[in-house]
Amino acid sequence: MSEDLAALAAATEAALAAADDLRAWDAVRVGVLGRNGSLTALLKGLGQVPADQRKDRGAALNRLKTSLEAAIEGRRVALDGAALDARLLAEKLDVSLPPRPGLPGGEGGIHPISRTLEELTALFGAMGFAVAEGPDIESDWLNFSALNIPEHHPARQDHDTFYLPAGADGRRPVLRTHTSPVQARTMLGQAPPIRVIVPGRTYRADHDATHSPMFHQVEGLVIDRGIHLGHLKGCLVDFLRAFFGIADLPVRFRASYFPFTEPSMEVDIGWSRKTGELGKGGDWLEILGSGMVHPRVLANCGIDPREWQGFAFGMGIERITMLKHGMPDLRPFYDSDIRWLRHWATNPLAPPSLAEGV
Ligand code: 2U9
Repeated sequence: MSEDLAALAAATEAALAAADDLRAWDAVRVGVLGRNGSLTALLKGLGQVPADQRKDRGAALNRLKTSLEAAIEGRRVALDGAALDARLLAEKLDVSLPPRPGLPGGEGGIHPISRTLEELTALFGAMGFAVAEGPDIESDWLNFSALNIPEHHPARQDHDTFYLPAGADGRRPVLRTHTSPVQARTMLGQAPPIRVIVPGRTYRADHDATHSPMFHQVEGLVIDRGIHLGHLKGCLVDFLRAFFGIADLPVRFRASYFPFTEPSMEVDIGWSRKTGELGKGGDWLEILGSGMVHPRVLANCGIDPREWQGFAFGMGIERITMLKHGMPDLRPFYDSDIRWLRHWATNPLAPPSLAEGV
C-alpha cells in the first residue's frame, strides 16, 4: 500500500479508538467517508493519477475503503453495546420489590375499582360465596335467551348492546351487557347448592357523567332447597350495612320487574339528598336490583325448579364505589390521571379486613 493510504488507515484507526461515544464516532465516519472526507478526496483524485498506475491505485483504494468501512462499523457496534450496558446498569430495577405506598405520591396503590372488588370478595366470602368469572364475549343465547329475554324483548334494546360480526352459525356474539351469563354457565356446569358472586366488566353503548360504555358489575346467585325472599333480604341487608360501614343503614325493598327474576325487587338505602351523607336524612337512593330466580331461567340452565329455588342480585361497582366515597364523576375511573389515582388509591399492604370493617 502506498504511503498516503497507509497513513490514512493508521489515522482512522487511531481516531476510531479515541472516539468514546457515538457523536465522536460519527465525526470520524464523516471525516473519512463523507462528501468532503479524506478517503473520498483520494477517490476523487484517481483521475489525476498517471494512466499506467491508475488500475493498481484504484484497486488499493477500493481495498482500503472496504477495510475502513468495516473498522468504522465495528466501532459503532462496540459503542452501541457499551451504551446499552451503561443504560442497563443505570436503569436497574428490582422487579421483586414490593410497591412503596409510603413514598410521596403513593405509586403502586390499589385502584378504587380493584379495592371494591377486594372488599366484595372478602364480605361475600365470609358469607360462603365463591367468585366465578367468565368471558367478555358471549353468545346471545347465554346473554339474553337463557335469562328469559326472548328474541324481540325490549330489554335487548334497553341494554344498548354491542354486537360483533356473525359467526359460522349466523348468530352475532355480543359484548356481555351484564355478568348474568356467568351465573347461567355456573348452573349449567355444576350441581346445586350454588353460592357465587360474579364480578367483571360489562358493556353498553352509553356514555355520560354516570355511564361508561365499559363498566363493572357484581352479581350474585344462591341456589338451594327452600330458598325464599327472607334469605335474599337478610343477605343483602347484611352486605349493604357491612360494605358502607353503617350498622343501622336504612334499607328498603321495592317491587320491580326484571325478566330473569320473579318476584323482582329494587333495593334502596337511606341518605340525605341535601348533604349526600348515607344512613340519615330521610331520602332514598337506589343501590341494587334483586329477585327470586325465575323458574324458567332455572329450567333453561338445567336445574329443576320444583326441587331448587334461588335468589339473585346485581349492582354497578363504579356506582357503589362512588357512593361509598362521595365521588362525583364516573369518568376519572378510566383516565389514569396520576393526581386522581394518588388521591383515591389505597395501600396494597393493607387489604380489606373484616375485623376492622372494610
Ligand atoms: C341468573 C338469574 C338471575 C341478576 C340480577 C339485577 C337484578 C339488577 C342491575 C343493577 C344495576 C345491573 O349494574 S346494573 O345495571 N342488575 O338489577 N341483576 S337480579 O339476576 C340473575 C342473573 C343471572 C341466571
